[in-house]
Amino acid sequence: MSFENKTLGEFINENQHTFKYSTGELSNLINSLRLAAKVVNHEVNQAGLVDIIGAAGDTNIQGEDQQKLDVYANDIFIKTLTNRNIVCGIASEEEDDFVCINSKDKNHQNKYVILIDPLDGSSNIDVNVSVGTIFSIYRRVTPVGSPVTKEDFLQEGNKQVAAGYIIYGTSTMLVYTTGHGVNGFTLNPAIGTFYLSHPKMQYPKDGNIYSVNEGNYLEFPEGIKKYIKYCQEVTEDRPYTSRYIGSLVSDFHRNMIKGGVYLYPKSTKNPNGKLRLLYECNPIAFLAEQAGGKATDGFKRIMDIKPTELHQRVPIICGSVNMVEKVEEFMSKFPS
Ligand code: P6P
Repeated sequence: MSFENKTLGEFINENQHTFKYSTGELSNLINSLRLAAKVVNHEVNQAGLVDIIGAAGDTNIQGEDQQKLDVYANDIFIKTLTNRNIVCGIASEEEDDFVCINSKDKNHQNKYVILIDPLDGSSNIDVNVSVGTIFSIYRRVTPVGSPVTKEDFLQEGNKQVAAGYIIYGTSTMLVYTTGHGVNGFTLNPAIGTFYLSHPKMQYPKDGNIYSVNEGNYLEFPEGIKKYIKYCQEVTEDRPYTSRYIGSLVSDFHRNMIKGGVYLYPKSTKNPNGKLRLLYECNPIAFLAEQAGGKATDGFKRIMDIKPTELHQRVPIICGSVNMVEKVEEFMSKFPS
C-alpha cells in the first residue's frame, strides 16, 4: 500500500463533519474498532501457530461450538469499547444478553450502542479460510445517562448510524459506512496502518456469481429452487458461476467487487433462515444499499424488519440489485 493513500485516521477526521451528530464520539468509536481489529487480526493470523484454535469446549446461545478465537475476539472488542467509555451498551453473538456499560464518571453521556458478530465464519478458522467481524451502530433511544435497555438494541436496520466489517483474508480490510457511501481500508501489517484502498465501493447492478449452500437445495422454498435452476441453465446471457465460501463477509465482499448475489433462505431445517438480523443481516444490508445494492428477506427490505429478539434469525438475499430482484420475482411467482 503506497504511503500517498489516505490513512483511515485521516479519512475519519476529514469526514467527521458529514456526520450530523459530529460530536467526535462516532469517530472515536470507529477508531476503537480499528484498534481492536488489529489485535484480533494478529491472533487470527497466528491461529495456525499457537494452540488457540479448536473449540473452547463451551457453546454459545446459538448452540454452536465456541472456537477459542470466537471467545478471544469477543473479549477484545468488548474490552476495547468498554475501556474507552465510548458506548453505553454492547450486544454480541457470543453473549446471551446485551452488556450495559456502566459509567466510570457520574454524567455518563455516551449515546451509541453497538452490536457485533466478533468472528463470523468461525467454523472456517482451523481450515485457514477467511473470516470476519461484523458491526452495527445505533444511537440509543432511551434517556442518555440511564442504563441501556433492550429497546436500544431492537431498532430497525434503517435506524443504523454506521455499519461495517473487518475481513481477515489474504489481506485484512476494514469496510464501513456512516450513510455516505462505502469505503474500504487495507491494513499494511508492517506498520499497522489502514490505508484507503477501495474508495466509494459500488455493487455492480448485475453479476454472474450466486452464493448459496446448495447442500440445502431440497429444503429450500420453491422460488429459491427455481432461481437456482435458472442460474444453472446454459444460455448466452447467463454464464453464472456458483461461489460459496461459507463465510458471509468473504462472500459478500467478493460479490460487492465482482457483482453477485448471496442467499441464505429459510429451509425446513432453518424456518427463519440461519443468519441473525441484528448483527449480521442489518449491517450487511446497510452496506449493500449504501453501495447501490439491495438486501431483502425475499419479500421485504431487511432494514425495515422490526426486531423482536436480540438473536433472531431472518432469511436474506443481498447483493447486485438486478440479481436480488430476479430472486424476488421467483419468490413471488412460486410462493411456498
Ligand atoms: P452454512 C457462518 O457460520 C455463517 O454465519 C455465515 O458466515 C455463512 O455464510 C453461513 O453461516 C454458512 O452457513 O449453513 O452454509 O454452513
